[in-house]
Amino acid sequence: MFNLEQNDPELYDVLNREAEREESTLELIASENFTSKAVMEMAGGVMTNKYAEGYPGKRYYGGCEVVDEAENIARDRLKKLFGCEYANVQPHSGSQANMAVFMTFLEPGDTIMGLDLAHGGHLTHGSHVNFSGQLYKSVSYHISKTNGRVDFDEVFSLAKEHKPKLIICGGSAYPRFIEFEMFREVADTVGAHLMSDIAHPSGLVAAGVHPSPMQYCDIVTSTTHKTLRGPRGGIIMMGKDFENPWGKIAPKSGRIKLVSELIDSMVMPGVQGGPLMHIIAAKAVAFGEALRPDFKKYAKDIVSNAKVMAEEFLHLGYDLVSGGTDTHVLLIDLSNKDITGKHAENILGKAGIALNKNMVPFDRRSPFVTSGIRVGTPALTTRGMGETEMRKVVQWIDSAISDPDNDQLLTSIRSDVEALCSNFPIYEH
Ligand code: DSN
Repeated sequence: MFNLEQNDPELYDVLNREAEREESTLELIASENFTSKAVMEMAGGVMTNKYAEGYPGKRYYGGCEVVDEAENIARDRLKKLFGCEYANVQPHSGSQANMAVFMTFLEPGDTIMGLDLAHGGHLTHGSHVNFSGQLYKSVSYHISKTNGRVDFDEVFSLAKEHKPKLIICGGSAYPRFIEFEMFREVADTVGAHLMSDIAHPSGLVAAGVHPSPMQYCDIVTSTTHKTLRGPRGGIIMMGKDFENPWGKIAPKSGRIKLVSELIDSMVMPGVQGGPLMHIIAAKAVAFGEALRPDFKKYAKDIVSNAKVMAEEFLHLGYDLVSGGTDTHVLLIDLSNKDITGKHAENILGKAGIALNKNMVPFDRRSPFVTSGIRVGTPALTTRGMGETEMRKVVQWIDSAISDPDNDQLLTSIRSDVEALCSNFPIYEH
């Protein structure tokens, strides 16, 4: 068989140019990371060929005995990593993990409550442009104007007023620890189930540098490719399995006893068909890496790098939502800097610094323009960068934002960025 270079030179070139882009630019998108070569080897391996609808030992296809081992290892490692009783490693993405949970816990038209997307939530937490806001009645809570953190006065009062069946905590641009304990109190007050979506901080949770949701939340979802540094995908976990409280019926086998059984059947066949066995096996490799002691150090370094960046940005007069960070994320309000998030993203891209425009709480601009940017440290930390580099990067960002139309300056930063990146190769060695 031909390899990619011989078979499809056009796409071989595209692949190489993406590798070159990743090596030569600074990746500050908070949801991105660089997997190990081992994870990529598994994700690009022969298991992509296998159909395995069902679960280990109960498949709809023959020849699954080897991929069964991979899925069992993935589930066992995930349970050990997060100290949980139940794990499903099949969701193709975080959105599909969330969809399977909603379809398990809710009926169409039921009320859900999540953090407003414009305040740092996620599309699948009730946005009107997503299934979560279209199939369910969505109520959004917000960030407090005074401290930039979740406004629990509002959360309590909205919960009492709307009696949501499911409360969702977590988001995609929340720089602080997720307040699992507080959310549990709200959920208990109104008899709601509590779901946390830890897609962003899951690597930090696994390493013990962010509180764990397991004892507080009924159900936990995540992606595997952000701070957890695995292949692109989703997972569902429960600290403790519990009895199906809705009396839901399985189409063939009669009443289902446990919520775990409902979730399994909602992931497949409810939401998905054939699992991506190459990705499940690559998740297992990543979970194995995250169980090693050096991953704890990596997670600590992610957070200390973010804190250094926060300190440097504050020193340069930037307005950080919530005044800083506990995690890998900084959300920067550029309203006092005379530049939009969109413009900042564009000019920083020219300087070789990749980050994303982001709405800030109470933003008056649209999501296509925004008043803010989101900055994250997982990818730079994977490259081995530390305090000195973090300060340098913030200074480059500041120089570019302070003189955004100076193309010569952007070009000069770009060459400094390339020089720095060449000292911290990702895959070359
Ligand atoms: N798109 C992801 C992020 O950037 O945070 C969330 O799904």
